[in-house]
Amino acid sequence: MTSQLVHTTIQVHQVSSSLGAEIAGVRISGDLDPTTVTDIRHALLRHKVIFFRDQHHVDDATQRAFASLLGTVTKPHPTVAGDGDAVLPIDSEYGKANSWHTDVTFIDRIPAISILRAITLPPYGGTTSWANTVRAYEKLHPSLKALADKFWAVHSNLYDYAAERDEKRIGGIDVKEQARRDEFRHLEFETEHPVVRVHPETGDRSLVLGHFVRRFVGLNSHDSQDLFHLLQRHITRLDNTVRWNWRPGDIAIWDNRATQHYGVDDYDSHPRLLHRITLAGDIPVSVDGIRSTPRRGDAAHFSPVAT
Ligand SMILES: O=C(O)CCC(=O)C(=O)O
Ligand SMILES: [Fe+2]
Repeated sequence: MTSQLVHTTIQVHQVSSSLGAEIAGVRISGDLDPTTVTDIRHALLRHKVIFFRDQHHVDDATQRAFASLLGTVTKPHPTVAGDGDAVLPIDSEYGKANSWHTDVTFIDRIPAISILRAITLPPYGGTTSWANTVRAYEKLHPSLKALADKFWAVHSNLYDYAAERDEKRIGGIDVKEQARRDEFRHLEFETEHPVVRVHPETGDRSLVLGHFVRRFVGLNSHDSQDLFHLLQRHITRLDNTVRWNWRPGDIAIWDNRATQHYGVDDYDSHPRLLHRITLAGDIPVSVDGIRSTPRRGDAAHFSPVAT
């Protein structure tokens, strides 16, 4: 079957001074022409998270076809089976991503881009926030930049043990949530990343931190925690974020090399489901040109390394 490539002139409406833009004039599909794809990519690199409204026609196959115009589609996740092919369900029944993070930083080849599509939304709440990790770095005091430039951090998918033990003791989590956590950590990954990476496409410096950090290389746990909170606080200050109120038919795409995000858990026990497709990324490089080092686990089954 042959299909006609579709050219559109996209309209970009910036949402905040820190990051985020709404893109109008595009019907998401696998048949967009190269110029339109290039325009979308430029908007993504510039605004770091872009939003498309009213894409009600998009199903998993269309989301995947569109994703492959922007890069190499990964498996759903290094440890979670998802649909076995490409789609990772973000399903409130199995847990909530209400913690600031960059996706999958516990492996060496951190995904470049994530594409998230709303399927079932709660009647209230359930927004997602993104933070700009390039702007956070740029706004640091020069002495703090110099400090951050030198440090490396250990990221792991086994991040949460202490909190989990506490929850169990007080009669906490249900069977489904426990099963999801067990799947999440059935393989162990640990990677050392520079705290500051050089973005492979823009050359910008960006802070690589978030939920999966366990400690900084060479620091004890107290100093690690203090340094983590100091830098993480600059990333997540409200002036450095954008918050998106999902509507049916919405698709969000973020540059996972330049952002963190947080799924706000303010919708009680209402069901919420989104489908994520992830694109392969490169291995981060420090400001001194040194690449991240995997310490545990081999992520080759998840994705190739983007070049
Ligand atoms: O639930 C959300 O809003 C965010 C989900 C998330 O972290 C992700 O899709 O990577
Ligand atoms: Fe995420």
